[in-house]
Amino acid sequence: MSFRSDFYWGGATAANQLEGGWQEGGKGVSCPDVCTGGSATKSKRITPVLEEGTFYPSHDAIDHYHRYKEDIALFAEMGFKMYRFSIAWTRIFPQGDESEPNEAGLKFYEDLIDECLKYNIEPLITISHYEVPFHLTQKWNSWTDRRMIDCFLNFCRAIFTRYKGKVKYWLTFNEINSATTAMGAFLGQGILNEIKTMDFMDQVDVPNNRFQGLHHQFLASALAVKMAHEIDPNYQVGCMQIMATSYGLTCHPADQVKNQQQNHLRNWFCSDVQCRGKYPNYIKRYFKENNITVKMEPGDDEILAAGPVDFYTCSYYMSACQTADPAKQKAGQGNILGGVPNPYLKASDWGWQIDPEGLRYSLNEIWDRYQLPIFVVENGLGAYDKIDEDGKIRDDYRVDYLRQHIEQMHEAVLDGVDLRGYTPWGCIDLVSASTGEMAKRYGFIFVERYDDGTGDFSRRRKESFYWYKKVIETNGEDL
Ligand code: BGP
Repeated sequence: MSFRSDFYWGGATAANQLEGGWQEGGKGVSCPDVCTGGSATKSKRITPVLEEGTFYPSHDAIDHYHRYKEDIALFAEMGFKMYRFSIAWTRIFPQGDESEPNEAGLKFYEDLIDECLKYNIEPLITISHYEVPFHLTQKWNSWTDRRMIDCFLNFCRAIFTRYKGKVKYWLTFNEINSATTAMGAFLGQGILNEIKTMDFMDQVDVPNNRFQGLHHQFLASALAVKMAHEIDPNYQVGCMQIMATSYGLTCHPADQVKNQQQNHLRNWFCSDVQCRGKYPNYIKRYFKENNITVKMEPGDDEILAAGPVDFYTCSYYMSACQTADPAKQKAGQGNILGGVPNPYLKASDWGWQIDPEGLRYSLNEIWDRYQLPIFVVENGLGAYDKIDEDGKIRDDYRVDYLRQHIEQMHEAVLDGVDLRGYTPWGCIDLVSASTGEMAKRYGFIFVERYDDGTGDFSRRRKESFYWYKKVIETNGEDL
């Protein structure tokens, strides 16, 4: 057995991290547009006002807004079967709460979709990828407010209607479970809590806001699934999770229980709601013990039950360990969903521990739990790339990383997992979501754009470009 003959090989991006053109075509301001970043700051910062002259990475990003044809042609040259991208909500509804969509925004994505279809590349569209309209954050503190659901559904209706017959696969919220951590509040949900140092990673966390926001997102997601099926029965709508594989640090039963709790909260809670259509019992205990009160209305259970997703997708970059020993608990350590480092694994330059076997392990867990088709819609190695004197970019470290993960996906397929596609992250270099840097590169295609704002945006094939092309050509046989 091998990968399916119709396996979707491709790549993934997100609007705010590559498009640029942040005020063109009538686009409004998204939350990432008010973040500064780059290697000087090492992490993104929020400024409540847009300061003149400050370098905002998402303002220009890699100028895909003007160069999408060139980029899609390069993806086609690699043989992509699928391209995952997101639609910036603020291109369609600049403030987020208008009643009518912005035609220029709808047209931009229509052209982008048509360009993909020209090369037989199947679009996979993330409806909301870390880019809530900033106006809605200012007006209602974003997803903390139930009125967000209607705004989101208007957005969905506009794009589901417009792209009917051209698109089949949709994802509601990127990495929705990032909101089980403080980090996900602004980045994922557009929620602003009290900010201590102007650095959004340093917000005073208000867990109740995040979980209330998640409840509204779950409802919005379920209603969007239902709406999609009504508009076009061919539409398939999926969820999208960060799969942060987690192990007990030792075989001590207490570590295993701790690990199970971590998995429940971080890896399974959101997908359980989205795939099974109801809240799992374990989260009720967590809410109680952590004084979290989520306001729900009569009829919410029915809404969730009526809108389970059609397929499961996740990003996969790293794993971490859990321990019940408080002395060993060191928060963070580069593993974005928390935990302690695994002594058996090496890490990327950003401290993300590399664990290809964890992907096989997790894919089996996901399949056992949901029995839904699975796509791995993000995976990859953020690295410092350099252009050699002969103009080549020898990113063999990236090839090694991807090869090992593809091998483990293949093992999962042999285990019986229904794996449908693989779209590695940042198939073209783009702005990092967590740090705002250009220096953290994932692409098969190098973009001449640097953190000091220099660079002419020209594109260059890396060595991994030719490697991935061969992988696709041989349906994953020749790695
Ligand atoms: C995921 C996000 C992406 C992306 C990726 C890599 O969490 O969905 O938007 O950026 O991680 O992360 P980073 O850019 O921080 O290296």
